[in-house]
Amino acid sequence: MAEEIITETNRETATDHAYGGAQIQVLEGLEAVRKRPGMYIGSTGPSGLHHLVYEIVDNAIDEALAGYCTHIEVTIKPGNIIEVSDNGRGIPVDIQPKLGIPAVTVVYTVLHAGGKFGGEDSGYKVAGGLHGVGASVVNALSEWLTVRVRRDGAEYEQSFKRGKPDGDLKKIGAAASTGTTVTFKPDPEMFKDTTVYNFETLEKRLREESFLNAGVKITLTDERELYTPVLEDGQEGDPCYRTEVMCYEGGIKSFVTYLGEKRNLEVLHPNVIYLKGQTERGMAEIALQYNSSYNELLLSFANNVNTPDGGTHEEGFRTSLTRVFNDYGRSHGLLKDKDENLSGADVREGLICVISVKLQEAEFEGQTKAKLGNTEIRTLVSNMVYSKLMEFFEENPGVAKAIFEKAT
Ligand code: 28F
Repeated sequence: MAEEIITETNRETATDHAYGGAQIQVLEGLEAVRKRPGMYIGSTGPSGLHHLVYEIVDNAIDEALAGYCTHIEVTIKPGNIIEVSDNGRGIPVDIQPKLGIPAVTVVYTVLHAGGKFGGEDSGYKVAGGLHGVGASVVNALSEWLTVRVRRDGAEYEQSFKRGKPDGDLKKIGAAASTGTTVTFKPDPEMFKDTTVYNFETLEKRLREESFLNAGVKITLTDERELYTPVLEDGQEGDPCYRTEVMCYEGGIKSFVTYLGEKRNLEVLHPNVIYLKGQTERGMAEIALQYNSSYNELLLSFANNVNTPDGGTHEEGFRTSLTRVFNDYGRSHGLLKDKDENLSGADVREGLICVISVKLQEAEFEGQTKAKLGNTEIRTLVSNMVYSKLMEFFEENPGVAKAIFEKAT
């Protein structure tokens, strides 16, 4: 079949100025990223290398959050080549009037292009990872990258070398389904320490993503080597690739169950407690469950980005958790007049908790940007936890009693 070059005719309609402008913007962007990669992906060590995958997956997650994508497949191919594929609508291929090049080319070459940075009318309600620097950064840091789009019954393809187009977007055939597939090889000139991917590192973050985005199916497959499974009867099975399928309809409730089961913990109440609140400033979801251990395990996220150093969402939660225990305890005779108030540490013993907040403009603080700074979120979470957890205890006195006996 003859290859159809779809940009050629359209390009004539774009002014020379617009096209020249796009070219300059692309080259300047590329140069900036390759000059200071750390500014865009944190580091060029293993963390930055893995970050490339999360950036591409985040775009597919955004498409899932928009309601059009249910399955994301991530494959580590021989040579540590990464392929990410989704069954969304496919990145638009029509010519962007402003730059005179296809939208998909803009997404992969212009710094900060795409829905994430498109503001309120970008078509996406909740911005993805605020660390999201986008597909163009991954492209700039790849020795080569190919994007394939299935859309309107056709399949399109464009390839890049170190971020520069290696030819125009081409129609390469027919397509029965829709979606986007991106294949890339991280540039060893940029990732000088290592270009080797770690399965467990990718698995941990992708599982988090699947918990934080309830119902989205993410599969991770390692095609670098075959292994021979040992079956239940001790016989060897057929050689296969290591693969993990991650899909949780229960969202962060499933996350809490998973964390407890992984540690073999004995729960104090069978059902995970789930609290949710929303204001015009943002939304917060919290899942928690108590177990018979004395350890506290609290994970927090803002716009699906982990905040290991906590921040305002955690502060709001901790303050109100302590207040609920003391107020409920006093009013229901679980704390006597002579008893002292329970401390924060008392009420967090044996707690597993996942906090997830989504907000318009998250501010990440500190050296490693691992702490949420938005003050309005403290109030949102604090008010929500106080009213919703109090209500839960009122309606489930048996659960309240079981947890109280442990805290006192
Ligand atoms: C393997 C990685 O990147 N998937 C994506 C879409 C879908 C749309 C989109 C993406 C429109 C013009 C910015 C489709 N139809 N997977 C992905 N799927 N981006 S990324 O739009 C991006 C904006 O430029 C999409 C209608 N609207 C949006």
